Amino acid sequence: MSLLTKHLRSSIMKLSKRAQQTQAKLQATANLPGGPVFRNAQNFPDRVALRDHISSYTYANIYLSANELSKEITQLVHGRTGERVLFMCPNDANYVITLWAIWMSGQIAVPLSPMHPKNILLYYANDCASKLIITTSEYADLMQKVSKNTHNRMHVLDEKLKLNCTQKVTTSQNDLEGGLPLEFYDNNNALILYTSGTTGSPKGVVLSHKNLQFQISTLVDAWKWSSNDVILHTLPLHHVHGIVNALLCPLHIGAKTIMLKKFNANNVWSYLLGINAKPEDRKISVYMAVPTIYNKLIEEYDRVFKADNKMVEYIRNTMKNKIRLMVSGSAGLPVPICERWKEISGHRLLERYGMTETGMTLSHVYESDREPGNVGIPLPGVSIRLVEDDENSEELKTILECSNVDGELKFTEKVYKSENHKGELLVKGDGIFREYYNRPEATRKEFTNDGWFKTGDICEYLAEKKVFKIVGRKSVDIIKSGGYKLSALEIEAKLLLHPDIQECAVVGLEDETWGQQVAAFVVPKQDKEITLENLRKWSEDKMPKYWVPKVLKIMNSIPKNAMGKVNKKELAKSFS
Ligand code: MLC
Ligand code: AMP
Repeated sequence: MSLLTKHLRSSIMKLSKRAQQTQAKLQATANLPGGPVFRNAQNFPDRVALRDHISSYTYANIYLSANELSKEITQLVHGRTGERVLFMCPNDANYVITLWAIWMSGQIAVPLSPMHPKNILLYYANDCASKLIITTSEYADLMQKVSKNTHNRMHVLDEKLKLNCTQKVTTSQNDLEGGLPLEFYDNNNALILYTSGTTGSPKGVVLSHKNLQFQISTLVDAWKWSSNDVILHTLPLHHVHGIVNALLCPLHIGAKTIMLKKFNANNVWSYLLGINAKPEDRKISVYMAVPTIYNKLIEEYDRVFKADNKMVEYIRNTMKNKIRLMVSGSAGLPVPICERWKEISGHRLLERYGMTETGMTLSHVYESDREPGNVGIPLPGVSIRLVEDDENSEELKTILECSNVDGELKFTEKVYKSENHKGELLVKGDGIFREYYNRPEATRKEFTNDGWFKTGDICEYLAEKKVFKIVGRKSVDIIKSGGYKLSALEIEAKLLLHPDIQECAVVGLEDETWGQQVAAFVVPKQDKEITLENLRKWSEDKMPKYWVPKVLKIMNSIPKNAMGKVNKKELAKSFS
């Protein structure tokens, strides 16, 4: 055997051993027991982690930039850990670099949205007593104002961080073993996400690294993620849907994320169909969205493609062949949208149910027929209970209790005899959040004495089909608009700051596009006039645009019952 042949053979053996090792690692990652997702980067350093509007970045690229930034963060917080770090980045590589860097240096990430005006950002900063703000030059002016009015240091990301990130790097495993010791991540918090409730101001939902690991590995297994997947990401990055389901899952498994700056129906169609895309960006296999987005995609389809029979066929074939999984969640998926989407794309949407406080808890089984109108069964490792109030006791009466054991529903016998199959949904599992930040009383109120989290959603067990359906919410004061959870009480509180508003009541009206839309009943002060236009203008610096009422009804007074309470269900009916 010539020297050259020997050399070639040895190289091939080395390569194939490396490929086998990588494959073994990739398979193992689905069940990785510990550590935040950045720790997995060493298993697939050269794979593309992210493509944004500028460039593509490998796992090694993102890791090394994050590691650099994490050192700066550690200095800025004087070597401490567990500090809350607010960050506002566009939907691009800067977001992932910053999130990883915050975790590498042992801090808690608090992602913020540029859709929120200054006063709300100030509230978040004060509420979680953050110490540091990280942002890009794009949002520096806005965040500077927050920094000035709070005790936050400000760090504007160096453009070079992301640019360096596009360069080819050669790494050894040691280069990608940064961060703190694993035990740190076993015991500490990772993320605070702000959410509205039925009382008071928004609360910070604290998720630990353990919570996130559970949520991610559950979804990666249940929805059969693989490192070959490519997800098109078009969701906001300050909520669990966009962060955990659509970003951390692919990052965990070594898949590729194509991230758009924001949702745009035309652009999404181009990507889904591979039109005008670079060859390497044509292979999208996963898409996740809220029902409003599917609705908007259908509208765009009707506008652009529907009349062209060839295009209709092309779209159906392309999507059926290329895409593996399309998911809907964050709000109930209307059956007509689901059916229409099937007709257009050949895909039966997988619907799942979740919450900021719990991550995903119910989901269609991946291999099932995903019948529309229900949300399947509890995900593995999640237990659920349906309960109702007990007239004779303070305790809730359990209607049924079950969990998912090896893909099958397993009921707790003693409670499954009930005839009634509808009640408030309670959940338990390792993904459930730890606490509302600095609010022990509010946290306690949301759990039963035996540790079940009360979702506030009404759920029904459909015994014949052995699946669960979300049928409504206990409180009329929670509105879900386009997947965002809004508090009617918070919007009312803001509207009452208007100098010409005497009284108001906010309700959610059923709406085809938004699921629910915000409607306001307003009593103006004497001789004052309120219009939607001037309300929208006035609201600009008071609340995010998506809180602003889309419907307005001027009243002489708001009707109340004998107890002085507004019957919002009745009030809403007066619009129809
Ligand atoms: C935008 N607008 C909304 C709105 N989104 N109004 C009400 N509700 C919304 N959700 C307003 C804008 O302010 C603007 O008002 C007008 O509609 C058009 O704005 P746009 O920016 O062009 O809209 P678009 O980009 O199409 O946004 C729609 C959307 C977006 C559906 C893409 O709302 C979105 O990304 N939603 C996803 C929310 C999400 O991720 N939720 C997950 C929460 S976690 P004007 O006045 O300028 O005309 C969770 C747990 C779980 O729920 O289970 O997942
Ligand atoms: P959030 O607080 O923003 O995390 O929103 C959580 C809420 O979204 C839940 O309490 C439900 O009301 C709603 N939700 C999420 N997924 C679904 C779904 N598939 N069907 C119905 N409601 C849903």
